[in-house]
Amino acid sequence: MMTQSFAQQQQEFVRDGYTVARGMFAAHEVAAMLDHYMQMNIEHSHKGDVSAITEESDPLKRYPRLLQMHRWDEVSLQFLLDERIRVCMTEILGSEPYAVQTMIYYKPPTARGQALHQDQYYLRVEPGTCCAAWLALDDCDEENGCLQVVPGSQALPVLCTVAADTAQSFTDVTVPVPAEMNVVPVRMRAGDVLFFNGQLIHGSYPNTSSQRFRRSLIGHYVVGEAEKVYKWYHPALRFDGSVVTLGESQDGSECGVWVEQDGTPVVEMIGKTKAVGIAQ
Ligand SMILES: O=C(O)CCC(=O)C(=O)O
Repeated sequence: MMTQSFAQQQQEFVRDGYTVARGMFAAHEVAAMLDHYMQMNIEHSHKGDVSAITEESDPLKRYPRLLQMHRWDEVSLQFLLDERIRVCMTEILGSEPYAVQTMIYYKPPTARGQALHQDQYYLRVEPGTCCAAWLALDDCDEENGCLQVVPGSQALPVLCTVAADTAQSFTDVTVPVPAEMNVVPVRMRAGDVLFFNGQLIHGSYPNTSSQRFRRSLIGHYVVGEAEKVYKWYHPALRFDGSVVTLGESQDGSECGVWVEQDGTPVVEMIGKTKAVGIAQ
């Protein structure tokens, strides 16, 4: 059951960079998606992202995340263009966004998480940014590696990345977070949708449970005023499924690093991001 008004959600989204729409998807819809995506894992795991998987024993080898399924799977396309998501995002963003990506994370027991990052580092939307709709297909909390976010970090520019701890993360880059900013868990029930700004620092820690999966289905969108997005995210779709023609943003945009000013960490734009290795 959804409990908050769109106005409250928009307020939270603007203040914190994210908001959770509780119970947006019903239990029977989540159950049908779980059946569908577990079958997809059996049939299509060879198409999954195993770029960072080096050990046979890595649980992600059997359950790699899949990307851009909506380009060949109707259930994923329907999720990406879901009317509830369209209405909620249009309310919180102020205009209707365009859809550019789907991802399914299985995150089986003991799997690594994904180091803290900003999606805009990958999508490179111009002007503006991107936004995600992250649907929990399992109840998630710290034990099974729920999403972690840094409230307020959506106000930051894209930060320059540093090496991540690949014992904890299946991706190898992260962004530094000063001690003054908090990393907080987003505990969710299956069927809840987390909407977050593309500049928001987020990621997840390993699944420490021995039995629980932490499956999530994710749609990525670009704001309605966007004119360009990185090459891997074409074609962008309107919510009626038609293609909107956007330009391609370039490799190597500016990025910021933390410096201290009067004892306070501030971001200075002194770096340049490199070409990115894989869509996120
Ligand atoms: O689900 C996760 O652990 C990370 C997901 C993520 O980074 C994203 O949706 O952009």
